[in-house]
Amino acid sequence: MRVFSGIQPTGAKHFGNYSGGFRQYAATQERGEAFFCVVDLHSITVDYDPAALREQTLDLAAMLFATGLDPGRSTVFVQSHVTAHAEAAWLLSAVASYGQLGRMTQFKDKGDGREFVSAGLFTYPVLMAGDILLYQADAVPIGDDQRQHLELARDIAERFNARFGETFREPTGIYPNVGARIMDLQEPTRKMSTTGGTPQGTLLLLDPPDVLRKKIRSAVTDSGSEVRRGDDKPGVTTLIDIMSVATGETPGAIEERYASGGYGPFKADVAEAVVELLAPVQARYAEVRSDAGELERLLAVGARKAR
Ligand code: AQP
Repeated sequence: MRVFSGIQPTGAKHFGNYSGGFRQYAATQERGEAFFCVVDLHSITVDYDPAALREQTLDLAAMLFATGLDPGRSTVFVQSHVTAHAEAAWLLSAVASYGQLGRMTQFKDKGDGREFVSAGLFTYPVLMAGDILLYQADAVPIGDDQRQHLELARDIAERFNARFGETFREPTGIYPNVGARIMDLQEPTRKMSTTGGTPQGTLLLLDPPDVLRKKIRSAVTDSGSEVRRGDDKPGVTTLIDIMSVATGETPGAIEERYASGGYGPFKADVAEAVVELLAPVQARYAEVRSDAGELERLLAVGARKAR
């Protein structure tokens, strides 16, 4: 099985990215031939500083290794190092539907309220389709917010194949059973996000333990004191999902354990579970990130393999 996924080097990565992205990458690399890409060409569709983007590219590569990618097993590389990605985006744009691109909710969300909306922000999902199709990926581990983009990639593959003969495999998304869409802790009806969330409601993977504890302690909970999931309890549902991702326990087992204990002790335990999960990640990150030369070498090897 071929596996492919990409992640943007924009801003600091958060627990939602861990849940839908990093942890799934580490798990799927065991299941086939895996390619993971730092998609820097996607990050230039909004305002950016070139020098900062170069640093963030190395930050993200370090986080990919710190969360479990094995460079001996997975091909880890930077999108702009493999020029076929940009070429594929142009060629595939000829079989991408303008109308369908206009219906992408992420384009609407990210474009909304901006003074300058780049054409790249609009055509971004075609580049993403190219990323995936170039590698003949069967499986694409992603979070729920990328579902619509993956559908578009499948449609592009299908249209291309119908027009020119069987060329591309149609990829399938791999979504986590729990935590496919982690919500913001302060506004639990919105997804936890780099650009769209609240700073207090976003758990960053590199937040120090006390900051993580404080953010979880002040998470919005809902009326009543019952620890259970439900549409009427988006805040508590988010905390249960986070604990489930951090510990591997099922949401049901967590609900049972905390059913009548109230929010206080529950939140304290969620915080400790997150701190325990992230402490070794943060330590590995510091170690890997301190050797930029080695990171660049690994990425060069990855780019060669990807090409
Ligand atoms: N809240 C989330 N819950 C679960 N998975 C999520 N992902 C993102 N947010 C959540 C998944 O993380 C992977 C990498 O995403 P990305 O950083 O490349 O871009 P994104 O999806 O656009 O993430 P953000 O943080 O929401 O960035 P902005 O604010 O710039 O849009 C993807 O697999 C994604 O599904």
